[in-house]
Amino acid sequence: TFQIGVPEKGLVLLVGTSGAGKSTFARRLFGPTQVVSSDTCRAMVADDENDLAATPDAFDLLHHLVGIRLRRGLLTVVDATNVQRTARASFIKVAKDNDVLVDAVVLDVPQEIAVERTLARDDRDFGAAVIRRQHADLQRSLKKLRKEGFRKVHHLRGVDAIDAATVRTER
Ligand code: DTP
Repeated sequence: TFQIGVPEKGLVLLVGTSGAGKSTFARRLFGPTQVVSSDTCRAMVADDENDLAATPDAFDLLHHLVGIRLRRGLLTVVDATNVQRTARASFIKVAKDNDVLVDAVVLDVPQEIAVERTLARDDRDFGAAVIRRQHADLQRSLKKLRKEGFRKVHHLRGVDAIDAATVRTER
């Protein structure tokens, strides 16, 4: 097993393409109230899950929610793709504004697996091209991730590493 140490009262950003297994990973290793997701926030501000125009409001809500939880001293896990640097930077700022540490957990699975899993879902209407773009964004990000302000970057390579991971909190 591979134990991931995360900051006790801090922020954990999951990073991975759609189909990488972020929600599954979060459900296995964290409490249900500790995980906040872009999908849930989108569902709260739009009745149509494919309403792309709702994206800015969904992320506005997500940032606000994360800020409130961190101010209250609660460990918080963000379940969103976070494959773009600007997306990660906005969450790093929320952590800094609340004087807490932030770790990244990268769920790095082969592109074909992410595509295959996502195409098999009937609650996801985007195709392989979207995942290929996310995968490219992630691979480009990997080199510079450690300079973005994370306390630690935990890079889980492949499904076996993801499935073997456990979590402990560090003070
Ligand atoms: P999205 O960003 O689209 O929400 P995700 O949260 O990264 O995607 P999920 O955890 O929702 O990914 O998983 C997508 C599908 O893959 C789902 O049908 C369950 C399956 N899956 C996820 N993790 C694993 C795993 N470790 N082993 C086998 N199947 C998995």
